[in-house]
Amino acid sequence: YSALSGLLLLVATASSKAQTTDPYAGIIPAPAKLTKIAGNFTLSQETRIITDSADNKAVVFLASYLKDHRNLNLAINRNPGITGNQSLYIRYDASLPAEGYHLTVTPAQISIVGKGAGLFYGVQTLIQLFDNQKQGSINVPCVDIEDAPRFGYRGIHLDVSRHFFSVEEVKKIIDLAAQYKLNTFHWHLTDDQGWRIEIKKYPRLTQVGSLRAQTVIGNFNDRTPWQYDNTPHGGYYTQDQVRDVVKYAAERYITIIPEIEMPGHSSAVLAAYPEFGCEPGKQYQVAQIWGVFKDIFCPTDKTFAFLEDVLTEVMGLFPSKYIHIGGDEVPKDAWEKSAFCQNLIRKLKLKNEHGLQSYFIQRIEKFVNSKGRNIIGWDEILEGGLAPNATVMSWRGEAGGIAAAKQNHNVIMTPSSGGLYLDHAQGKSDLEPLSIGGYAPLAKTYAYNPIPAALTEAQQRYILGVQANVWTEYIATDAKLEYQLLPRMLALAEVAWSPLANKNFQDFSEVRLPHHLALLDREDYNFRVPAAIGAP
Ligand code: TNX
Repeated sequence: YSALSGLLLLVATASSKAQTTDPYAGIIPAPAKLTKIAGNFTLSQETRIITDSADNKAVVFLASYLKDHRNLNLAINRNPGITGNQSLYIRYDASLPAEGYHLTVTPAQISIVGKGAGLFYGVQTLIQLFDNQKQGSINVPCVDIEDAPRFGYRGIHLDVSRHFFSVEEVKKIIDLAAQYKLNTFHWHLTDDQGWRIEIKKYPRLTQVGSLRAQTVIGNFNDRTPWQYDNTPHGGYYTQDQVRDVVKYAAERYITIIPEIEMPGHSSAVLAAYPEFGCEPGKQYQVAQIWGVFKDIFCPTDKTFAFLEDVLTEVMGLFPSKYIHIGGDEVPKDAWEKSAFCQNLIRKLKLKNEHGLQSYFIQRIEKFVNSKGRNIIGWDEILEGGLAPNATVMSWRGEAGGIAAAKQNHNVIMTPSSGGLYLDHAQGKSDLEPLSIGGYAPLAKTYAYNPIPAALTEAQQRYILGVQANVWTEYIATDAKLEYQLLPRMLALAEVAWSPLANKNFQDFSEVRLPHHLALLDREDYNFRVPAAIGAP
């Protein structure tokens, strides 16, 4: 796939065409309302940034962008009384919608009006209007843009368990998310194949649980035996690193939602602390192959005490309103065989193991709620009855999301069938790198609409937004991670942000995308060149 970089020439050509014919051609996600105005503003070393906003993030981001990318060191003036031409105003206005902004560029000035995240997104749009030069003054085409997101939840997920990714790479993904106006990073920190976050009270989680002896690579065409890489794999984030990433994301208006998987996908925990499983004396192992495993937490008081300790440390690190508790793919075999579980089912008058799963999630929810937070779970948490305040992430199609919305529960749409599983292949050519299976070409991701027709208007309001997931069974390197993300993450951004009526795949893929691929190349991202502009 890195060989595709040969196609960059093509991208660069396409992009310079787009630049010369239409200086507005670059905005992704498409804004709600854009009106072109004649002329240009010249942003130069002479331009002053004038702001009345107490919230500094937009100003800091813009100033450091101009310094790093254009070698412009602009003076920042915090006296809003000052007026004058050749200034760039960043102004607070409480009347604009959440995350919305109003950007006006005239030959005399630039103004960005909004509040909080809105100002930040106004800056992101402005940067996308910049010309392609590497330094010096910038020609900004005059324009009036009124913009606000379609959804309040715009998420990208990353599985760091199946393969570990460095803090540096995680920040690079957060940069991308911010650039394209996503506001949530769902950090899948634990799974069967590795526990990736330091927990002070339980050091074996990382000492033992973050390491596996080797990794299965795959069986390629189903005819050859499974192959292993013969290389130990490990890695975890220290609490200091987590705090640093959380702060880095917050500076970009991105909330990080940590995920701690339970009661399934917990082989790595049980390898470290077998006493939280249902089978005394069993030697659990950090999984070395992919799939769904029968090693799950046993719902004992000891296990709940452990999970509460872990969640307490996690909540101390992540200020997010939501904590993701997993809940997906829980084979019930161990519970069926366990005398303790069968007694508990009788004692609590539950119907069956589904009831026990629901009891498990509800007990955790009570704890999380007691700390002022809410849980999110994968759609399996519907089985046996939803926890009263849970938000559902609908991944096995939209059925779970629809059912949850009908029960007045909040929903995030992320169906694997909707082109939102970025571990699926983007093309059908033999040149595509090995992936888990599934087919999610750019056009499919782009076409996804998170609002199912099956819901009434009132029920539709429970759809908070949309997310794409990057599971990393077959993604072991930064280059491949970026290849799987890009450019589909840009399509996700438009799905999550732009009004439905403004979506247009041809304009997105043929006019605006080439410009962005050239930018992403300059920013050192790897990506797939989509078929629409010349890939095989
Ligand atoms: C299903 S999506 C899973 C993950 C896998 C993924 C592969 C979900 C909640 N569970 O454990 O990595 O499929 O596409």
